[in-house]
Amino acid sequence: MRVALTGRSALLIVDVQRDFMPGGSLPVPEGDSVIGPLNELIVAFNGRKLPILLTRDWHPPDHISFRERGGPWPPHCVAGTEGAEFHPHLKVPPEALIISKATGRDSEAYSGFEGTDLDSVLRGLGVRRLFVGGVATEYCVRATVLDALKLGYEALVVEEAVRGISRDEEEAAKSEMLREGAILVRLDEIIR
Ligand code: VGL
Ligand code: ZN
Repeated sequence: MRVALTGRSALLIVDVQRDFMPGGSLPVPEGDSVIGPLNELIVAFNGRKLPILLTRDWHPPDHISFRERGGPWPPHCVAGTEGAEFHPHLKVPPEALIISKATGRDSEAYSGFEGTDLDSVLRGLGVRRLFVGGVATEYCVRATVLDALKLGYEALVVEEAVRGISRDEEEAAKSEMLREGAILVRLDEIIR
């Protein structure tokens, strides 16, 4: 299948932060494999003057999802720390819009839409079609895509631009996203 970058498309990059990459505190195996494909998409969207948005996990040091508070995760993406920075090889353009999520000490949010103004920002821009990449496929990408579909956006998940923590769970998440109406596309199926 081929799919076009229409005038109402935007690129949504989920949590491509140092802590989720190899060497970080909560690494996605080969998570940095998403960076090359995402940089290609950034060039395409930038060239067409289409919006580029990046979500970032932006936790307080004592976030509820951290193990010391009974949560499932080691500390990661603490606001303002090196681990919370976008991967240095990701070519974040100056015009990109950044959406911070899960910023309160007692609230977890995997979805970029949860507790943020992402929906209103996208509406304001007239966006209908979201091309999505980032990590982790079965956590924040999944939750963001499912919310996007519920809110009425077209969600296109770019295969080479996503990566999961567990291969099995990543496959299950892809099937679920498909069932809910997402489209899985390869980079070479996107007409740029
Ligand atoms: C994520 C686990 C904890 C993600 C965020 O970005 O997928 N996963 N916080
Ligand atoms: Zn987190």
